[in-house]
Amino acid sequence: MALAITVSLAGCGDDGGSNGGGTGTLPATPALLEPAAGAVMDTDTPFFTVRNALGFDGGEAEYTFWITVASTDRAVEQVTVPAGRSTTTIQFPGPLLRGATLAWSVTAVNTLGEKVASGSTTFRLPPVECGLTEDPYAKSVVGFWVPAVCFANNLYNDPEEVLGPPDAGGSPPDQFFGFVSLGNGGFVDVDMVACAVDGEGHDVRVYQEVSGEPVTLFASSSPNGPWVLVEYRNTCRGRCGFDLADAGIEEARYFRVQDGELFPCPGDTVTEGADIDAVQILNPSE
Ligand SMILES: [Ca+2]
Ligand SMILES: [Ca+2]
Repeated sequence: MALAITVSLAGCGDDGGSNGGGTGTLPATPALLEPAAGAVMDTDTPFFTVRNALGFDGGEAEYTFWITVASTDRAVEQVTVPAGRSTTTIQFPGPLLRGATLAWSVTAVNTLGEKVASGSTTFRLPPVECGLTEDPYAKSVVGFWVPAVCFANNLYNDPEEVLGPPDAGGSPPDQFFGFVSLGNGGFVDVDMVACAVDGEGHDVRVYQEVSGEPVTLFASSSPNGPWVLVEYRNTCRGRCGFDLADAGIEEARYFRVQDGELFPCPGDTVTEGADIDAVQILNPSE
């Protein structure tokens, strides 16, 4: 162990490219093996393999695998595992993101607390599965969460009110209709069936009732995520637009609409949090 550490430090300090000897073939920094640069995968759950760095081999280190949207560096997934022998391989349990060029990289930390990082390279998953419909509004709810204390206090708790064209109206405080109140940081996930694409300007519109309240939007190619941030706390006064270019996503079918008001419950209203009426695709795929 002492010998390996000495070799590692000499290797890192003297030259960044080749190994310092001792254990043979390990490089000074982790080398990305698979997926190769520019690869187009035929699966949503590819294996990722890295050649371990010298001094960061099995029993010596942990590796964190990072997946981001390549053009924006927005987080998609990450996982930390113990180093394997010479190489470290992982597979994320769920799908990664379709509809964007992704980047992957690793960082490793050894038992001394030293850190090394790989470079970064890009890959893609298969195309997004988009349904054939010209209806631009949300079709079904695939996820919903509101903090219990907000849910208990709010009057408007039916997530299906976000489906279809905007239809909210009524009068305060208890005669409203047509929206769901998300409480403090709550969210509703919707399947548009059709896909929104990154075209000119805004690509997705959210209808938000009652007053101007911030809304945060995430996008995905799968009903269970991963959810990638499009815009954080966009103030929504009746309606507001979101641009997939902000996320670096070219195409998305699922959206998570999250309260961005972030006001602790119970507040002094029965419509605490953003009040979501509808979600609309502005730029549909062909
Ligand atoms: Ca756009
Ligand atoms: Ca509605």
